[in-house]
Amino acid sequence: MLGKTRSADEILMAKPLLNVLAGQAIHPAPIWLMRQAGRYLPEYRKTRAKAASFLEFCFTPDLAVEASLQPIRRFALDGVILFSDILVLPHALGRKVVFVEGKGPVLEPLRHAHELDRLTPQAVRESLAAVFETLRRLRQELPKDVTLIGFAGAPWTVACYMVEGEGSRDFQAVRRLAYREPALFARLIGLLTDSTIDYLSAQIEAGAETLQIFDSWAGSLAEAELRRWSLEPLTRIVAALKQRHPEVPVILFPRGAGVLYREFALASGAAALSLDSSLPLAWAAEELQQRTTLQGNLDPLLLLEGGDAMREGAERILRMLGNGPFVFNLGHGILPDTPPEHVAELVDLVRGWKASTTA
Ligand code: 1CP
Repeated sequence: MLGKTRSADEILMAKPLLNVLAGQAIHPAPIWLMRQAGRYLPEYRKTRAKAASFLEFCFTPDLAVEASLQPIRRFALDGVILFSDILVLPHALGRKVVFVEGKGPVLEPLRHAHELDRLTPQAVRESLAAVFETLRRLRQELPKDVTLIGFAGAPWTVACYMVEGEGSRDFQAVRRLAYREPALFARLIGLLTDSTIDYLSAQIEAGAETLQIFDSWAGSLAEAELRRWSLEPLTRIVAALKQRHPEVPVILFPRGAGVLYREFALASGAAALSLDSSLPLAWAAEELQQRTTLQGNLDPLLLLEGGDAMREGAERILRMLGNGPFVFNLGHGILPDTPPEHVAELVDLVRGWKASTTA
């Protein structure tokens, strides 16, 4: 019995990211980076060229495992994030999704009840079987101290793409639909919430050790709508996942939520909140970090620029948040023109930070 407990502890101790998500402050802070796999890596571009389309890339476990592991071969990161996309879910629900080179995702826009009736939530697990296979293989191939991160888009952000049909500056079509037909829109969000619970549960069963939910467009919503379409569904997802898999911590990224981050810290039940770059650090340390683990929030443009500006930005974040439970990350995903050497320098800086400040 005692032996069993000890070995469980040893497994936990070996994974700094999981320890911090459990609420411990660790020096040096663990680090991983949103969009750490991608076009800024030459080896990614080579792997990408082997698939005819981006979805085929996501659904070919050999290629998706390779893309997921590329960042940790170069950099001493504490997490590997599954290589996939938030828009595999609408694809599994029966919507047409294409990734157009140089433009981004394009979907057939969903605006009417009859289109909602044709969605296929019962097909999610089967359609996304390749994603679960990728996770199973990653879990076997991962170094022992690295944590496997699964993910999904939040219902609101996925609905943004489903209704607009593409990325947008201000998401007018989806926000207008939510105002004009709240009952219809609530059905869409409800269906996405249930499907996301199912999809993320299956990711855990396939080996994901933590999950991040990306609400990249939460900041496009007004206050009441942000509560209704972002905070409430995310709270429901976290509660359902906790009930099924209480040991798996969930990280929420309600990008642009501003002072409403406080309500996410109080009410969502998440283990950690990922901060966007605009959030004031002193406020976050005071209002959020007492209650939850924080992750973030270097401006991706500083990583692209590098030099003194990047170093000062990263050190400021570590000074302000590095003494509480904290995971170093960016405030949004790595930009495609980022020089890989800047990533290497950032990882070294975060790893060496404690040593240099106590010397
Ligand atoms: O071949 C390519 O380079 C295509 C670019 C690309 C990549 C590398 C897309 C298209 N998706 C991905 C992978 C991806 N997407 C990952 C796994 C890789 C990793 O993190 O290392 C993840 C977690 C995502 C998540 C994602 N996709 C989000 C949420 C995070 C964010 O950036 O806000 C969103 C909004 C998407 C939609 C999407 N997919 C792809 C693009 C170019 C976009 C954004 C389009 C837009 O700006 O509206």
